[in-house]
Amino acid sequence: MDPILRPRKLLTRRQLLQLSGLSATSLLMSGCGSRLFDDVAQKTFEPLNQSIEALILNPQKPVPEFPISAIEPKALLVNTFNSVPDIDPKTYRLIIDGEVNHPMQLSITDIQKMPLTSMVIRHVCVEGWSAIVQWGGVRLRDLISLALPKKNARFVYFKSADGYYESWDMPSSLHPQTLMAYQKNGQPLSDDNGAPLRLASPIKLGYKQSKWVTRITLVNRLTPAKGYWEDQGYEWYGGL
Ligand SMILES: Nc1nc2c(c(=O)[nH]1)N[C@H]1C(S)=C(S)[C@@H](COP(=O)(O)O)O[C@H]1N2
Ligand SMILES: [Mo]
Repeated sequence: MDPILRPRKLLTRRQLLQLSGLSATSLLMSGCGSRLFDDVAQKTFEPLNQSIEALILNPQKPVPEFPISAIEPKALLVNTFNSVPDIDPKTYRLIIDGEVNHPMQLSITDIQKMPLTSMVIRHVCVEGWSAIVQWGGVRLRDLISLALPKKNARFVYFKSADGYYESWDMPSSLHPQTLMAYQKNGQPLSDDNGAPLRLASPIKLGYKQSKWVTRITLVNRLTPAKGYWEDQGYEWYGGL
């Protein structure tokens, strides 16, 4: 097996409970499940961030999606501050580093072996247009989990091949509908829409959704450089 894709060390809640000798019902009956669970988690995962662990084990509520019939194939405009970068998908590697115990470099083939999530959501650009789009890709939370995030990781930086950069808060990054997408409307992502890999999420504005992502870096603090548009006055959180 590819050494990068060795089985994740993070355990599911059920495995964790099994390990600890507790059942889900005994946790529920104790009436203080979360604290008991925290105690167990603390012992089992010393190096992991408790809040990251909690977010990974208890995914946030998904945003309602649109039916396939609602897709607006022509409405997604291409928005790029620079020219479309030339990326060879064969040599492309996604780097995941920073505050992680297991830094990784993944090829597109590695990424496509991971579970595929598809969603139909609305993309909203602050320049006054929006489009209902279907995105297919891997959950960012799965990539972050594989890299074994450290206790102090609180933000995520995204570096793009065209010089674009972005930063996100950890809860939004771990949201179950925040994807690193490689498909658009059922087709492989086109170059101008961010191939081979881009962010796609129904909880953030268009400018937060970096295209041509080459590097994902977990950090404890944001630097003065927060994002390409943010550094020119756009709001950092950029929520929808
Ligand atoms: N790397 C990179 N990502 C980017 C941008 C960019 O210029 N470079 N523009 C952003 C903006 S403002 C929007 S609205 C969306 C547009 O995505 P699209 O071109 O696929 O419609 O990409 C976002 N991600
Ligand atoms: Mo945008």
